[in-house]
Amino acid sequence: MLNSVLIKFGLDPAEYSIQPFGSGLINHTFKVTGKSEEFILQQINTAVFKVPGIIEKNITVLQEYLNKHYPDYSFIAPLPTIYGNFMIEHDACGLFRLFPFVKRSKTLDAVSSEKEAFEASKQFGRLTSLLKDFEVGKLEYTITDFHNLKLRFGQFKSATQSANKERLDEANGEIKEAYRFHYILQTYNQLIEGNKIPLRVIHHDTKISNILFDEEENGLCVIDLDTLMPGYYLSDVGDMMRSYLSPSTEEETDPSKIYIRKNIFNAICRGYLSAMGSVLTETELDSFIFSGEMIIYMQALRFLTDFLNQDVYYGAKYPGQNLVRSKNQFKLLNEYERSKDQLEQLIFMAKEELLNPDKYIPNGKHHLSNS
Ligand code: GN1
Ligand code: MG
Repeated sequence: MLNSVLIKFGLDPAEYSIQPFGSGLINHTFKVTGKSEEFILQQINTAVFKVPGIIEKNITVLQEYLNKHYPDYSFIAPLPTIYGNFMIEHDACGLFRLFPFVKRSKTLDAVSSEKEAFEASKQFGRLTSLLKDFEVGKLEYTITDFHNLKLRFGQFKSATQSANKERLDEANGEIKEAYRFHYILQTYNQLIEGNKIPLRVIHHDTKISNILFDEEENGLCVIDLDTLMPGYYLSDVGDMMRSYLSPSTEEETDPSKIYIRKNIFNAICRGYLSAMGSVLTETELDSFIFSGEMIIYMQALRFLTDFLNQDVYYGAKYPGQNLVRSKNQFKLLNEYERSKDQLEQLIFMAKEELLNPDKYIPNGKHHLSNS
């Protein structure tokens, strides 16, 4: 079936092999390998991206802007079909896009060094910083209210009202946690409803697998641009905190393996600030730590909500997987809160370095314990 999709992109299926690629939860991704060329083929989940044309529109205007102002910036936009558009609908298999595969690039599944975290953070910061003067109102929302914590909390509450008794009982501990951390939503409301921080062009999915690296672990560029839309920088920094700080992933079932690596926190701060330090407002800078609280809490709520809703959004490979993920994220949030004082010190140091650039050491080597 995928063969007929390749034909629509002008590729002869006899000359290419197709393999599943990456570990995204929402879209399905494949690597298309030929004798001399490689591509990434992606099937868009139209239950999530309800108006996929918006993705294309956003990417097109941003590509035009970047080509004009920063022609050397590597922006991985989709390739045209034989009809000249950038998506193709296949009756049986859904909607597809094809991307060039960047030669000699690689992706990582987990952060294992400060350098990786620094490079990734710098790349995400760089994209938002290059677009700082782009009129954000020209973009549309590819998913409405995607990182709206207030709405996510509301969805969680409704799920507790409609869930069956068995799932409610099973999730009792996490439901309590969700209410215990409710203060995070109050801070969010003060910041967002008070219009205290500006909308910017934000990636919204800053996991490490969305960065292309070269062989020496230098960051090359950002990929997976489906949620590139207006948002708050809190989303990008927060999702890095969520997905880089612990050595284990959101699938980890052993809570003792979930903890905060302070040196990685330091690398995220320094990497992001190296690109965005002079762009962020004072209020934004002051909410650096909050970004992690907001996004870890939101993801814990989203997994919990999905568990209560019978896994309709994320799906589950085994019964209870979304509850496991939610437990994992609440454990991470507890660890994060426990480390907050130390994290405050680190961000203070990173800001000091920003103000005294001569003392700035890229990929800074602070020796920090992780306990
Ligand atoms: C989803 O599909 P993937 O893995 O790129 C989700 C993110 C979550 C992530 C958690 C559109 O991203 O918001 O952080 O799962 N994307 C969407 O793994 O819901
Ligand atoms: Mg994604």
